[in-house]
Amino acid sequence: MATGQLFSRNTQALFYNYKQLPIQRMLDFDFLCGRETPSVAGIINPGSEGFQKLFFGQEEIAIPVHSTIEAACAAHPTADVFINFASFRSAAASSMAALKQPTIRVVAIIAEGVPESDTKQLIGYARSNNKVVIGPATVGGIQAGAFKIGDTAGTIDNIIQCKLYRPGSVGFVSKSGGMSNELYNTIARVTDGIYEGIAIGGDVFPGSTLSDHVLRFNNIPQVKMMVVLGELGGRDEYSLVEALKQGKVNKPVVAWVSGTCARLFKSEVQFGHAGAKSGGELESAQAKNQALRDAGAVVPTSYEAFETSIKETFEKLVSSACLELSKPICKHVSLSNLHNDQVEEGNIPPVKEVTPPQIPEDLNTAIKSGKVRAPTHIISTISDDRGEEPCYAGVPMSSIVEQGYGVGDVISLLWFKRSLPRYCTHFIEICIMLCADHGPCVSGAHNTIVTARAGKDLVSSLVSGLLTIGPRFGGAIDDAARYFKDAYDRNLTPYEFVESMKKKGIRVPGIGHRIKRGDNRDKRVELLQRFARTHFPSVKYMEYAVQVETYTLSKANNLVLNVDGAIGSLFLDLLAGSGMFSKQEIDEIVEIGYLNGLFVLARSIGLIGHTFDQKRLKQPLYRHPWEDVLYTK
Ligand code: Q5B
Repeated sequence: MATGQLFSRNTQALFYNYKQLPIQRMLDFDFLCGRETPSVAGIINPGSEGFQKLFFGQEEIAIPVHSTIEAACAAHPTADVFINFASFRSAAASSMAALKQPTIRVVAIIAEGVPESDTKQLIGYARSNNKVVIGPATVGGIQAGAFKIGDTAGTIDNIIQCKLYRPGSVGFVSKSGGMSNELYNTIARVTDGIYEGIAIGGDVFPGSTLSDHVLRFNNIPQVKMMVVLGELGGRDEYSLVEALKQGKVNKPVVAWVSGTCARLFKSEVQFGHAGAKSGGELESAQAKNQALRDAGAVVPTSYEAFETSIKETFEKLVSSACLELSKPICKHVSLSNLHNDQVEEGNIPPVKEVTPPQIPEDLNTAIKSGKVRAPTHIISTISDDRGEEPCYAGVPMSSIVEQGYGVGDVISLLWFKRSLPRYCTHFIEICIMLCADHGPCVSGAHNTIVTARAGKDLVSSLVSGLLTIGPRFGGAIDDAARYFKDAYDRNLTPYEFVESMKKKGIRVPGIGHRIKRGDNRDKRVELLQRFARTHFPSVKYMEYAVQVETYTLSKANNLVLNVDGAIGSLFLDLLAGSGMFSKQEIDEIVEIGYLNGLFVLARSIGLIGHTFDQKRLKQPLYRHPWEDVLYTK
């Protein structure tokens, strides 16, 4: 493993898999430390590219998103830390891919459950290429005041409490990420704080070991003492014992191996981590604590006494008197064999305390806690998906399904915000069914067919057909309702109505058809009228429309009441006769123009069908024949 500093205030990382919270926590930490550049240079989100907006202090920044590790490394050649938030299934492959990138120096693997054989390969590759792996199954690590991996040290409040926004003098390494939070706090209370903290992870084969990091800390001048938290299981602590015995560590080490309680159990117990089970006496917490003690580490008698041991060791380092006396701090380490720089300093210079800047609170958090209020930008009254199940106009999905609601009921909830009587919703469903299609030759279907044959997708083909719906084709329902209502409510005779329209040069909406005639009536109109005459309490608007038709038919045989006119007039009867709408509401519905929606919705069914039909038939690009065009000047 490489020796010395792993990180600095300029270290930048690539973050694998987009995880908003840990990335934001890294950026908040950067801001707290007064870093000038964000510690996350880029995000790798397999299969997608672009930018992710995140906060750097109060400002929003756009962090580039890359679809591959290779692309990210090429785009950010100075980012040398790879923080891997992949699942245990893909963590090994992505970590290996990252290690193979020449720009990547450190890989932190967060996932738990990475197969041990894969981890061994990663370790082998990293060792032979002088790279560092932290994890798997780790929260990561932190260099106080400089760089933080993902969720290490938890919330900003905790980081501030543990003074991790500025460097102290203690190098800390533990197996457990959870316990590292605890120790950051303890160390902050009884020393001048953390210089660097690493959680190596609780797997049987960690990418880097406790002793790897202790030996590295030993080479960092700013680190004056080390705190180690091991745990039962495995032999990692014995490498540290060897290093201590061989005098490779010349700074005080305060250590504790947790899991002494394992002896209270009759059989072998697997603790939280994969590696935390005592295989035999040698791997027990007691044996490892004793071995560390014998090798010269300061080892307390219990976890409770750990804090005092850390405190005393630190205070000895600070005390000049102690330095003068060159009093041994632990068996194999006396201050006289500390690094020259330390001996010359004579003590740990007091850390200059700084007040970290305040991280602006996220709006959502502030709103939740009731500290601020913010105006909304959208108002919605028809549906709500925030609860346990979505609701349409207050009716939960489960009721819609369990009580046998149909499409007509759903339309009545979402368009009219109320449950209409069954005959009304049945009428709506009949409208939808009757208007779903009218063959391939009508404007909408023609456009859709041409578009589909031009190789366009479903939505384009559908939309190109829908765009033809308007005053002449299918979109005359609203105007039919407006004009019929106005004429009927003003007691105009059909003659007065039609002639007044003619004077204004307006065709009567809902009247006339390209192929339907007085002697070849539109069956759909007949069906709608029959239903309404049977079920509606009143059909006064429809009867008026029929009288208008009688008059227009006397003028020309094609001026029949068409499907738009039938729906327009009958919907007026539905609104007025159901007793569910006030006069004002009816006027509003007619004025806003709800009713073309019925044709749009219905015809979408047919247009989608035409798209599929053309695609299924593998129809080639449509070209209109020259013979069918009149070329003239
Ligand atoms: N004349 C529908 O016209 C059509 C008149 C009129 C007074 C009228 C025309 C019209 C109003 C809009 C309307 C919905 C363009 C139709 C639909 C869905 C569909 C479609 C499908 C489906 C047809 C001949 C003579 C002229 C005109 C006069 C025509 N309409 N006078 N009021 N409403 N209607 N649209 O056949 O004296 O010779 O100059 O605009 O309700 O779209 O199946 O195809 O499900 O897909 O082209 O059913 O009626 O007649 O333009 O040659 O006019 O009649 O002024 O008089 P045509 P034109 P003049 S349902």
